[in-house]
Amino acid sequence: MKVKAVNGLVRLLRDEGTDWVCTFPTNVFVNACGEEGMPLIMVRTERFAVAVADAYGRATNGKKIGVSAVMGGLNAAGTEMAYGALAQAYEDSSPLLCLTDGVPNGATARERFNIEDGFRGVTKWSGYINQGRRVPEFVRRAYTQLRSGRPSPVMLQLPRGLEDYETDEHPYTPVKGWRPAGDPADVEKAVRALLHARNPMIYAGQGVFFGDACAELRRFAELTGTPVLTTLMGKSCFPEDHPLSLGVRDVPAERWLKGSDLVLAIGASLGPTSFGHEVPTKGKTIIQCTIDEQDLNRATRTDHAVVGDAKLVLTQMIAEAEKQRAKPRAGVEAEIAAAKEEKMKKYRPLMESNEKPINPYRVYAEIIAALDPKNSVVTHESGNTRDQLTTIYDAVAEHGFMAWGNVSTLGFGLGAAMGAKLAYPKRQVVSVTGDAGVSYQMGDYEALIRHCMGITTVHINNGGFSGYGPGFWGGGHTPYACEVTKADTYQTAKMAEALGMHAVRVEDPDEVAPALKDALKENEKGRPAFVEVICSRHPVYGGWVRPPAH
Ligand SMILES: Cc1ncc(C[n+]2csc(CCOP(=O)(O)OP(=O)(O)O)c2C)c(N)n1
Ligand SMILES: [Mg+2]
Repeated sequence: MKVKAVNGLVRLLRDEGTDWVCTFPTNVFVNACGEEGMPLIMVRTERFAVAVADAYGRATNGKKIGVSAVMGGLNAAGTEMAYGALAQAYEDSSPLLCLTDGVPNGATARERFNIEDGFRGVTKWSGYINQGRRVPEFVRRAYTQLRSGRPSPVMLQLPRGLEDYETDEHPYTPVKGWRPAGDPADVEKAVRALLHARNPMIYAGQGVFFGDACAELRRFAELTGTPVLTTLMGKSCFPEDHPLSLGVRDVPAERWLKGSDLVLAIGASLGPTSFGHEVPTKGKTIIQCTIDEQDLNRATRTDHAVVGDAKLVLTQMIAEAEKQRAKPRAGVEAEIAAAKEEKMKKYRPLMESNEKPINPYRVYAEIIAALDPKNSVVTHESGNTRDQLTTIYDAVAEHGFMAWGNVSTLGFGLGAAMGAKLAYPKRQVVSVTGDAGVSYQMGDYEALIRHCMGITTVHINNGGFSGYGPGFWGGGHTPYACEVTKADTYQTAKMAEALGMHAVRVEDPDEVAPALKDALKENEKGRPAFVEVICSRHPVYGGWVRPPAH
């Protein structure tokens, strides 16, 4: 059967399991989606279109690949605006497909901005489809990249005016994706080292999600009685109410990072980031299990490695640990419980605070109390909401908390929330943002309303950028770059209400809980809600372990 090139592409996307294409607002793909019955999610900025696709891939462990489409060709405004979102997905190793119009065949190499050159640094692979009949070849290649190896964004350009192609002559089979298992000798050595260590720990990252290996991680940790710390992006890959959980940061995490004699990293790059620990190596054995050999000996010395997919490697490790007659380590759970209590002694009073303006920890405590822990997703923004929530929020369900940001791009929280809601329509979804994040998000709230996204946004309104207070960046820097309009003038709940969201402003700590309850009730009807909370600046949270300065 003859098919238009772009329509053929949309059909192949459907074969690959695409549920929708997230776009703003027009490009060659939009018409084809309409003609082929592919649902479109039209949002209000390209950056958000890509972020939603990105978050959908994260929330589904890459089983679903989010697809976004932005305006390109000779007027590549949309593509250029999407750059930041692709850069973040690339930095965070998240798979998504970004489609854009290619420069028409007759004009290639005459443009000033070249899309392929421009995006080479933030995509794993990018292709320009120059013949209709090559559509299946390019889609096959794109999904091979998306479903194998290190997850990362892929871009496809398709220009207008390509010839139709004959589908019978160019048939298509969806790409399964391929995963390597570990070298059995490396697995044997890793397990032996762990079982003979004095006080080992597991350092679990986002690769556990993309390997769909949460159950295997838990089994291995329990079988050997090994404590588990998760990275920021790995948060919720191991239940944080589990007696072996060290959480992400503060006392338990720091104590084991500093005191353990062996660190087994799984699905973690151990690369440098401002938003993660730097695993100390002195006097420790570092074992790294990763799918990408580029991670080995990159920022951290690797003493031993198992290169492979997290699920396959953990399955091998479980079998190997059983063979080596592993027994759960005694006493470790009591030590973790004591460390957790030490941490919570610092935060419990803040979570129970009756101060006005409201202490942000009180807001987080009320969010925890309002949500069904097994059936919800909470996400954060760049700034204190990230640092504080990832310190005290115990995520008990897989993706019960979506933490993000090896580079922490303000505004992504809303994309994370919408991607999560699309992946888990029945879960409660709460997105917590500060003042800077809310400005990035505002333009896309309309899309939440139109698409009936039952998401609650909580704005911690503290009239400025808490982490950027006097002296933080040096004397000459402040106060110019941390103060924003005060809450008596700047009223974001009014803005949200005017847009059509359910909205409420809260100034009294005892009003937070009822406001959240109402918001979640509105969400059940598919209406987005906005809760503005007038808070104090309280830049206190768990740190990241760093080596001593030289
Ligand atoms: C795109 C982008 N630009 C700049 C930054 C740096 N940055 C991180 S947090 C922040 C301000 C956060 O302030 P606010 O949103 O008010 O949160 P608070 O810490 O006060 O709760 C800035 C500018 C960033 N993360 N992303
Ligand atoms: Mg603020």
